[in-house]
Formats: sequence, C-alpha cells, structure tokens
Amino acid sequence: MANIINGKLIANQVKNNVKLEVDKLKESGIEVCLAVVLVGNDPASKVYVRNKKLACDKVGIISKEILFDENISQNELVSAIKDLNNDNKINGILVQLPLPRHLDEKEIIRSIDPVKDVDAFHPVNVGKIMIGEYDFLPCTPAGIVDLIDSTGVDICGKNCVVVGRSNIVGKPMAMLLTNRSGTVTVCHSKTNKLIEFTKKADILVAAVGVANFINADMIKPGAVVIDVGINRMQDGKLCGDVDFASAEKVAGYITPVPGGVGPMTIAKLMENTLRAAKKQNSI
Ligand code: L34
Repeated sequence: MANIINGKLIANQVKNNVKLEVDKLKESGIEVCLAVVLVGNDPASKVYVRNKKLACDKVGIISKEILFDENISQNELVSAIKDLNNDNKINGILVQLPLPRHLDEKEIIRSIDPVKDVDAFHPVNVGKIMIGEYDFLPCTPAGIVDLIDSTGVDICGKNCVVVGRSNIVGKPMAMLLTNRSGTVTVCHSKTNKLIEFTKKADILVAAVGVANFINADMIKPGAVVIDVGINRMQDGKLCGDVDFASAEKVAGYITPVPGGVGPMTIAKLMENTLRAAKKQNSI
C-alpha cells in the first residue's frame, strides 16, 4: 500500500513559515496585501477563493476580495486591474480562472503588473522561469515539487511523466522537473499508447481533468503519483484524475483529493505574496 502524501500538513508547515516572516514585516511597519479578483458565480471558483482568503487570515496577509458581475466588460476588468497595479498598498494580484467566455483571458493576464503577478502567469514571468531567472514560481507546480520532496524521492535522474499540457500546470510542471534534473515526458490527450509512458514513470503527475483517468495498470510499482485533478461528482464528492482506490495498491506514494495538491497551491500563493511584498520593499 502506498504512503499517502499529506498535502494539508505540508501546506500548514509552509504557511507557518510564511506567517513568521509576515509578522516580522509587520513589526517593521510593512503590511502584506493580496487582491483576489473573482468574476461571476462559478461555485468551484468561489470555494477556492474562500480558501485563499482563509489562508491569508491564517498567515496575517490582508486579503482584498474584488467581486465582479459575470457580465463585466473586458475594458472594465482591465481598468480595474490597472487600478490595482497602481495601488501601492497591494502587493499581489490574482485573477481567479477560468473567466467567463466573453473575456479575453490572455489580455487580462497581460494587464497584471508582472511584479504583482503572484500566479506567475504573465508572459514575462513565464519567460523568466524558462531561463531560470524567476521571482515567482506558479503555485500548483511549485507546490507539487514540495510534495515530491516530502517523500524523500530525489527528482534528479528520475523518469517524470506529466499528463496534461496546460499553461497553468502541465507546461510549467515540466519546466520545474527539468530544472531539478528529472527526465521529463509531457503526455496529453493525443498521446498514442499513453500507458507505455505512464508505466515507466518514477514520478507521475496527472493533470488531465478527467475523473479516475489514471488507473493502477498505468502506474509503475512504487511510483510517486501526484493527482492534480479536482472533479466534482454528481453526489457532490470530489474525485481526482487518479483512481485512488486501485492506484494506492501499486504506487509508493500518492496524493489524495481533497487534501493533496489543492492546499499546497494555496500555501505557495501565500509564499509568492510574501515574496512580492519583500521585493517591492527592497527586502
Ligand atoms: N488565477 N486561477 C488562478 N490561480 C490559481 O492558482 C488557480 N487555481 C486553479 C483554478 N484557477 C486558478 C486554484 O487556485 C485550481 N485552484 C485550486 C485552489 C484551491 C483548491 C483547489 C484548486 C482547494 O482548496 N482544494 C481543496 C478542496 C476544495 C473543495 O472542497 O472544493 C483540496 O483539499 O483539494
């Protein structure tokens, strides 16, 4: 049976360390503040944004929730982001994705000042990661690296397979594993004979968005299995991209859903917001 990687516990350790530094900044008169922009009423996004606010409260970061009607125009949203860029009390800006379909997500992301881009989604920050000169790492992939490190399995030299090639998870995940000297293969919905790749993975990251997509037959015995999926089932329960019940019999280490990658994403957001505040105050 696999060891279950406790994302909640590791996230709490990260947040405790952030809190110590946030408290220190407060003593020197610096308040750390994150603006979270939420457009519309997507129920999952509301849960994630609420969890981000709770994390801010826990570590002592001021959180400003900025809610917009789902019919907001592109220009209105861009101008709201510009106001946040110009507000020197705000250290970090996060626009919760996905946005309603009439909005141009790429332009919205480009309108965020890169120094406040705590998601690391702006093209400038993505480019910096590519050449290893980054200020921020994207929260989910960075959190996953911490989760892998917590197992004691060294990424260096391992076969790492990432299933999914999104800009938010798959592509940056491949970059971070490459930077840590993993041998990385990126698979996706068009990959032929996916199982032949996943079966060889010492470290398998599933970010497909399809419930129970990865089953035990696709996993190398003893592998580290990271499940990025959060699929809501009809009965309201959450379910990952990995069929946990069968996978845990084969894997060496596995993340649960919930309580795995999700809490780490938020903990890394707290770290990035702290880093933004320090940089903006030349610390
Ligand atoms: N801009 N948009 C932006 N940045 C992000 O980093 C995200 N992401 C993804 C969606 N859109 C984004 C998140 O915040 C996914 N995501 C996220 C954040 C938190 C959780 C899951 C996904 C989370 O709290 N997960 C809990 C369960 C929550 C529940 O009950 O639904 C968990 O334990 O996995």
